[in-house]
Parts: sequence; C-alpha cells; structure tokens
Amino acid sequence: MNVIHKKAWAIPEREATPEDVFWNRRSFMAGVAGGVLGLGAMAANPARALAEEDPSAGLYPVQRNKAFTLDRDVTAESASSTYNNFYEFGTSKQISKAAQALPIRPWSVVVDGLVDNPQTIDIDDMLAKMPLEERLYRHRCVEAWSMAVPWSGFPLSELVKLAGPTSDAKYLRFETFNDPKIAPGQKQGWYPWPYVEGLTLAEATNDLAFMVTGVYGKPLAKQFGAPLRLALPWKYGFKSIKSIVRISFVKERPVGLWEAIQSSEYGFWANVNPGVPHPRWSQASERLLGTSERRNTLMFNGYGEQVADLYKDLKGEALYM
Ligand SMILES: Nc1nc2c(c(=O)[nH]1)N[C@H]1C(S)=C(S)[C@@H](COP(=O)(O)O)O[C@H]1N2
Ligand SMILES: [Mo]
Repeated sequence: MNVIHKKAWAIPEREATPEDVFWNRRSFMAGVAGGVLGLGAMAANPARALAEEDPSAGLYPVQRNKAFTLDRDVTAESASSTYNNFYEFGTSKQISKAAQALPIRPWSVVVDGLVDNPQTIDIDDMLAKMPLEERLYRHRCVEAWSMAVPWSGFPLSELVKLAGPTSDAKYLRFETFNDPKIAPGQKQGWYPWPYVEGLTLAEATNDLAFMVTGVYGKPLAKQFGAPLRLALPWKYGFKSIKSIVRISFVKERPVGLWEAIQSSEYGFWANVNPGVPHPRWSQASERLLGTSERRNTLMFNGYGEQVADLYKDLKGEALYM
C-alpha cells in the first residue's frame, strides 16, 4: 500500500527491486545468518521454528475442503512468508523477522456489540470449538501482486452463529492489536491505529469469508497475522485484517484504516475488478509472488459465482475500490 504524501518507502511495489534479484539476496542473507548463528535450519525457516513453539501445532494439518480449487500452483512458502504487508511492523515487505516479536499467547478475542452472546474467547478455546479445515484460496493485493495459499481455519459464519447478532446488527467491525512497544510501526502517529476493517453481515456469512488460524499445514506464522486473521479472497488484500483482537457487531458502516487515510483510493467494498483501475495504476493484471509470471486478474478474483449476488442491488456504491 502507499499513500499520496509519498515517503521514501512509498514507491509503488511494482517499481521496487525486481523479484529475481530480491530472492537471490534473501537466500544469500538467510544462508549467512544461519551460518553465523549455527542455527542453519531454524534461521532459514522461521515459520518451522515457530510451529514448534505454538501450542496449537498439534492441530495441523487439518483436512482439506476439496470444494476450493485453484487455477495455479500454490505459492512457495519461502516466497509468501517473506513478502508481507503488516504495517504494524514496518512499511516494507520484509517484516517477517520483526513480526516474531508479537506474543501470540495468551491471546483472546472480544466479541461484542449488537449480539445476544457477547464474550471474550481465548484463542485455544476457539480453536477447540471451531470446525477447522484447509482451503486453497487466491489472494489479490490492491498493489497488483497475488499469491495462492492453503489457509487453515473455519468459516466466519460459525463465529457469527456463536455471537448471535441482534436484528440491529448490520456490519462487523474487526480490530487488530495495538501495542507500539511490540510493533514499531504503531509509533507512527499519523496512522489511525489500530488497524480496522469491516464487512456487512451478509458478506460475513457468505461461505467464502474465512477465519484463518493456520497456513501450509501449520499454525499461522506471525507475519501472516497470527493467531487469527481474515481471508476474503474476492476482495483486495487489505480487507483481510491480521492479528484480530476484537470483533464488534455494529449498526454503522465501519471505516477501515486505509479508508481513513485515503478514501479516494481504498474504500469499504474493495471487491476485485480488473476493469476498474486504482487511481494510480491498472488492476488488469497481477504478478504471481514467487514466480516470474503475470496473469490477467479475474472479476471478483475468480469468486463471482459465490459472491456476485451480494452486490446486485447496490447501485451507486463504489464496489471496486
Ligand atoms: N493488521 C493488519 N492487517 C493487514 C495488513 C496490515 O498492514 N495490518 N495488510 C493487509 C494487506 S494490504 C494485505 S495484501 C494482506 C497481506 O497478507 P500477507 O502478508 O499474509 O500476504 O494483509 C492485510 N492485512
Ligand atoms: Mo494489500
């Protein structure tokens, strides 16, 4: 993501170091670090090291739901786990090491607002209660890169059921942790922390809306937004909020962090549409992370059959930004 008042870091992602040069440098540095510390395997694969400490490691892998198929290869974990957007830990894509500072136990999620059953749920209780499954999903960032990953988790509709929304509840508002002592990015005062995102109740109960707790057959690595994030594969990636601590059922449409910063570029709906350019770049095609491939972007990122109906009566709304 980048915003209008450009800082040095705010160059569009596609103008940054070419991927092949970048990857060679990464693996070179990982090799050096591993050698110096004498911890080759762990340093070269922080996700694996994390899985060994995470109390939920024994739950994975979970059964794959075969209803969700891909039109491309799964992105290599070495690529997707080292190229992340997680502004709490910095504005570059290389935050995977910094994100390891996030403590993910104990962790609880507040479910509140317009519900019959407000509650604070411990993450491990949630994991025990929810029907975990694996889904292969595409992910399309608004910056025109994409990946395809095997998320583990459970349908958001299960959590909605547990909460029991009242008839006044129209939207869900999600909030990320806020702790500038742990996340240096949150010391940047001009960002309206914490990260917030929102969905309509109809979107949240669509079968595609997925609460993610794991990836690549393991607990979610911290840079992906452990221990709990959203995956909304038909929307631009910024809607898929990471490291969630609160889910509130509300009457008014929530304003997301990016919408609050730059509403002319990042809106509430943010549905993928290759025909509607971002004000500063085309959305017609995307770069597949970890490859040298570009592909044409699909309407609703290829999920129109499941979600197009949600929007058919919403004339006059900016559905694609
Ligand atoms: N809390 C929080 N959630 C976030 C972000 C962020 O900076 N902070 N970035 C978003 C963006 S722009 C994208 S593309 C995805 C990136 O997810 P990934 O790093 O797992 O690929 O996370 C989204 N969720
Ligand atoms: Mo993104």
